[in-house]
Amino acid sequence: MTLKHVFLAALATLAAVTLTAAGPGSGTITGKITYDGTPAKQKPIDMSKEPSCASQHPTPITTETVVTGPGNTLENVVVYISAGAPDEAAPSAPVNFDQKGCQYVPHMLAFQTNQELKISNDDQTSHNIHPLAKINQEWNKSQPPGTPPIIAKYDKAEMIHVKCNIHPWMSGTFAVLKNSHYSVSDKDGNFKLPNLPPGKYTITAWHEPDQEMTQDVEISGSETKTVSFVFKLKPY
Ligand SMILES: [Cu+2]
Repeated sequence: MTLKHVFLAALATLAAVTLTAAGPGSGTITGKITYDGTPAKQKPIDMSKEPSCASQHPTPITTETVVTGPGNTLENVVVYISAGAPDEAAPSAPVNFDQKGCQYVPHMLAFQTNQELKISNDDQTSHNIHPLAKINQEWNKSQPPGTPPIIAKYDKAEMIHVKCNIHPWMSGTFAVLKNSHYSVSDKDGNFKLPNLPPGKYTITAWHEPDQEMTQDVEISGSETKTVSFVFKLKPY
């Protein structure tokens, strides 16, 4: 091999590395979730039977089935690509779900199929976590204070309601998804799906207990497309 050949081989390697780095694509879908109608009034939570938790909440707390912000924005909506993107292997990093002050943090947790889910109890009381899976295997586990995290995985995509068998007010959702293109709307209703390769996508926005909306979006290059969803809410 001559020096020139070595140089050309090195260039080819560099090109391959650059291509790999550009892999995920550079299109973005972003937008805002808002609502029309009347959201369900959130109920105050009485934690007086669990003083170690009650003392962690200096201001009164309520249920979180509908969390809204100024300008009719809606938090905790999971937005994901439901068609047009290939299924992906789970990332190696786990996702964390905490029981803190007898509440689930976060209330809505999105992650991928077969991704490690690490459930921690930060409280001075026992919890019994019970994800009400219907497609995946259902289970419930007790977790006394000071015990190690519970490690779990789900191998099928599903929206799973999570409850505690000890504290009836504890409620959350696991959104188990098939690829990494997902986002949970923040307190201003914003979501963002970056790193999209060109393609035709269906995006789904899902809000508990079972309300969903879809839109088709095409990405042709490195553009940002803005999409909004307006959920019709009624008190229940
Ligand atoms: Cu509990």
